Amino acid sequence: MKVLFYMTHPDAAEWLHDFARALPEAELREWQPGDTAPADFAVVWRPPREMLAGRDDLRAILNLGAGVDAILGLEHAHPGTLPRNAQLIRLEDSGMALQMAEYVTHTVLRYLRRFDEYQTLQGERRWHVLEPHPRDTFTVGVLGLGVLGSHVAKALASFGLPVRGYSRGARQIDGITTFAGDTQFDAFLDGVKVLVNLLPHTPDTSDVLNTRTFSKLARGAYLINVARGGHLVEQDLLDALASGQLTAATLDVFREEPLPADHLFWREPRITITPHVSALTLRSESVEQVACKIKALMRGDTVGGVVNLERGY
Ligand code: NDP
Ligand code: OXD
Repeated sequence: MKVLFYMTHPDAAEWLHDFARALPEAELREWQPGDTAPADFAVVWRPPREMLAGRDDLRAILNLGAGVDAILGLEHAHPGTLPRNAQLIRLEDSGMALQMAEYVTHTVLRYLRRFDEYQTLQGERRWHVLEPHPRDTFTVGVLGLGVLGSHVAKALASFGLPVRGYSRGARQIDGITTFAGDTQFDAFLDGVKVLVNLLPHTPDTSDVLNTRTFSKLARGAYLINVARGGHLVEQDLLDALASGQLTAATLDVFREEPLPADHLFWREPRITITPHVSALTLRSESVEQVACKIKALMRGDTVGGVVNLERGY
């Protein structure tokens, strides 16, 4: 079995080393420009088009991340890039759900307990007690109830917060009020105090965080975007903060990453910025999951995390 590997990461050599240990039977090689030699599997993160184009020998492409938007973006820009018969398989959790729950609950609790405002008061050396937000109306709405969104929603509900979730197909999760499909989108948004985005980035979800969406939330709501920058219409966020429709936002993902030094978001104190770290791809968990899937595929078994190319996730 021949396995191609590609990732631009400072620790790429360590990843390759760990894959070699987890797949001792594989002929594993790091893809270099010009390498068109046969391969059965490609293990990749953000590969260049040349790596995949014309590789009709590939059985599967295993993406070293949960989101496959970068790979599908190659196909969208250059139809025919993805090998005809290869399955596209993504990471499922592999340690990301817990990290995402930590990041989102931390942020929601920061807003609930008004720590963002206490930070400002500290800068002004002011000792001032703020009225707490009432918990029973501090409704959190989670967009996307997949592997990550469902875990996040349950973690938030454990703090006694009212939690809603939104997905494409109907879902039932104990303690979460669920909504599904376009026809229930407005009912899901209605009066939400904190909107958390954990949707995949697809043509259907692009730009979903926009003026119309914000207008349905409770006045003075909060936004947490941990999915993709392409979900957010940036000017609409700045306008919503300026009008008071939104109080603050925490953003982990951006249309352009790294976020350019002259971007307006850096200068907006109500926006908290982190550099795409809400759920890091953990090496040992990810190598183990991908190696297990390759072995299962070699045995002819089916595996989880196969992307539906029509839906785009
Ligand atoms: P999943 O595929 O497991 O879940 C996706 C969820 O979104 C599902 O509930 C799905 O509905 C819902 N959904 C998709 N399209 C629509 C739509 N058009 N309308 C309504 N609901 C929709 O993905 P994960 O939970 O594993 O990951 C989610 C995203 O998080 C990734 O795609 C990635 O972009 C991002 N991410 C960000 C990271 C970071 O560090 N910032 C790290 C990891 C992931 P249904 O259940 O009906 O299918
Ligand atoms: C992912 C990511 O999609 O890290 O896994 O963003």
